Amino acid sequence: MDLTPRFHVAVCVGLLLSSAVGAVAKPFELPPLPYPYEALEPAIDRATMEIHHSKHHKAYVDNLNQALGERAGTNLDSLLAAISKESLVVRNNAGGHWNHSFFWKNLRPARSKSLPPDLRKEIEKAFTSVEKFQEEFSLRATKVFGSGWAWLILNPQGELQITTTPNQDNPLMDVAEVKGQPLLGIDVWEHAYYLRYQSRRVDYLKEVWSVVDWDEVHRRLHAARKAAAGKK
Ligand code: MN3
Repeated sequence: MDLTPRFHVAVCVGLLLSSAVGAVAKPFELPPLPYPYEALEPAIDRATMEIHHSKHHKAYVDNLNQALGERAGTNLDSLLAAISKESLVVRNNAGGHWNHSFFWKNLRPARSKSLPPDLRKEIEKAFTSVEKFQEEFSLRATKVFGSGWAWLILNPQGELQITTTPNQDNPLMDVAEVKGQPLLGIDVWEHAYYLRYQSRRVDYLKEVWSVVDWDEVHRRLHAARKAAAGKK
């Protein structure tokens, strides 16, 4: 007698059960920075990076795990897409964890500032020039009242758009005023710049462009277009 099909059914049922009770999910973990703390000097100083990553980001991860209890480690994207059903604690810390994980990856040590040619073309199409885009992005980021984020997104119409969110919200959340797939996110909480720039958010926003990883923005744009095409 061949037991293989029955074995498969048993394994599948087992997997379904264990994922339903969350037994297979590992709690969220603080991802390592993809570069040393001092790598973004002088735009972002070592002390700011160390505190931002090892204290602030870690606190979002720990608080999120605690708030979710048995659901810790659940799919973060699904959580964000239905964040209106969650408590404010989950919303703030799920956003905090997602946003910072995303932010570290769209920065890199200052190297060549050149943009991949087709990303440049797309930005020029949407904002006239890369300089105009940076100006508009920085202006929007400056105007975020209190704590929040500025984003470049691919919106549902397939266009590049600048948007901002308060606190730790992001454009993937169902509560976001403007929704879309984030391509670049800049943290404008005071903890992101206060040690070096004090209250001068404008100066931080001038310097931060030197450490933006355009290759990552480019990669995200392609992934977002591909995902959007798959949904049609
Ligand atoms: Mn932050």
